[in-house]
Formats: sequence, structure tokens, C-alpha cells
Amino acid sequence: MAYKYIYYNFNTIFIFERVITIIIRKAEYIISAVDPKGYPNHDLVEFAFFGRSNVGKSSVINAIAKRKNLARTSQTPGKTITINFFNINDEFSIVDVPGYGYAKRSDTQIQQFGEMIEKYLNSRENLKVAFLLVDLRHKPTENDVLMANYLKSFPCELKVIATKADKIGKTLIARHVKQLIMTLGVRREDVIVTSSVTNLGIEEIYKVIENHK
Ligand SMILES: Nc1nc2c(ncn2[C@@H]2O[C@H](COP(=O)(O)OP(=O)(O)OP(=O)(O)O)[C@@H](O)[C@H]2O)c(=O)[nH]1
Ligand SMILES: [Mg+2]
Repeated sequence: MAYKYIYYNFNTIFIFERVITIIIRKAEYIISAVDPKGYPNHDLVEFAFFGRSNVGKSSVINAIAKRKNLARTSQTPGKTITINFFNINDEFSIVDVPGYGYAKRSDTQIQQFGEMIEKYLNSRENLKVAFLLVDLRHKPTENDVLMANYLKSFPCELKVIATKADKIGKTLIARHVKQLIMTLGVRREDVIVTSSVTNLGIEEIYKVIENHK
């Protein structure tokens, strides 16, 4: 944990801003599972990452864990097809959930994915925060809205991660965040603007994690 000191007017006003950082001593893949029988039998608090295919879930997880290839990322959407659990510092667990909205999936597969996610949300008491990732460049999709409403029905906290902020101009960011808040029906303080390329927003995610550890 560190503190940022900002001085104004010859020290007459100064602002303390607590900067949270998590030192990553250990970041390990635990297991992949499709149903509760396969979940790890640990009592670590969990933080799960939801969102459509290709939105950047695995990339954000790698940025949080400060590892290049902990979660597998890909140019090809639909790569993550199981729920993947990671152990960070033996203190908390990060959960990579398969993405929705990938066109090349059969109806049966879509149904199986839905059931896989539903079982996880219904049975996992140690899940503290559901992070829903949406692409900041575009208006949230219908599926994003459905997912946000669905996640709101569970007792865990919901935070929205707006991804790929490096891909749009700074002036557009505020406008798109506003649109995202309106479309998903969330509060500004529940939205974290991120980029896995520049690491923008990763400290804010650490803050959320710290609050639940
Ligand atoms: N420029 C930029 N590219 C990103 C960012 N995050 C992810 N990407 C790219 O977007 C693509 C998809 O990223 P992934 O992290 O694999 O996405 P995912 O949500 O895990 O995808 P699935 O596992 O298919 O559900 C990759 O080519 C990433 O390099 C970002 O913040 N900025
Ligand atoms: Mg992935």
C-alpha cells in the first residue's frame, strides 16, 4: 500500500490519495471445472470475471496477476470454455468464466454454458464480486444488459469493467461511460475504466479486491 501526496498552493492544501497495489508473490492456475464437483475445495474468497467472448477477461486477469500467460488469451473468440480458477498469493482466487455471445456455438453449447454459469453463481458462497466486462468502444449489447440484470439478482457485489480504453480517444471515454451506465443501470462508482495494454484501472480493481479480502 502506498500514498500519493498532491501539494497545492505552497502546501496550504494537500490531498492524500491512498494508492492500493497488491504485491503478487504467487499466481497459479488451480483447476478448470464445468460443474460444482470440479470446483476447488478451498476457502479463498473469489472474484469472477464475466463478459462476452473476446471482451478481454483473460487479459484483465493477466494484468491483475502481473503475468503474461496465466489466463489464456486469444485473437480467436470463444477460447475459454471451462470455468478456470487461479490462486493469487494464497489470499484470494480469480475465476475466468467462459464468454457469451460467440456466434459459432451450437444451441446445445449455449445452453450448457448458461447452465455452467448458473450453477457457479448459485452454489459458490465464497464469490464476493462479479466483475462484468464490457467493451468501452461500443454500446453494451443486449446480452450485456441481460447479464448485468442476471448478476444483480445474486448476493455478490456487481462491478462493471469497461475494457480496451486504449482503443478510443480520451474525449470519447466519458461519453461512452455515461452510455454504459444508462444502458446497464449501474452507478458511476461501480464502473472501472481499464486497459490491459496500459494497465489503466488495475489499481482500482485491486481496491475492490482489498475491500473483500
Ligand atoms: N488494445 C487492447 N486489446 C485488448 C485489451 N484487452 C484484451 N485485448 C485483446 O482482445 C483479444 C481478446 O482478449 P481475451 O483476453 O482473450 O478475451 P476473453 O474475454 O478472455 O475472450 P474469451 O476467452 O474468448 O471469452 C486479444 O487479442 C487481446 O489481446 C485491451 O485492454 N486493449
Ligand atoms: Mg478468455
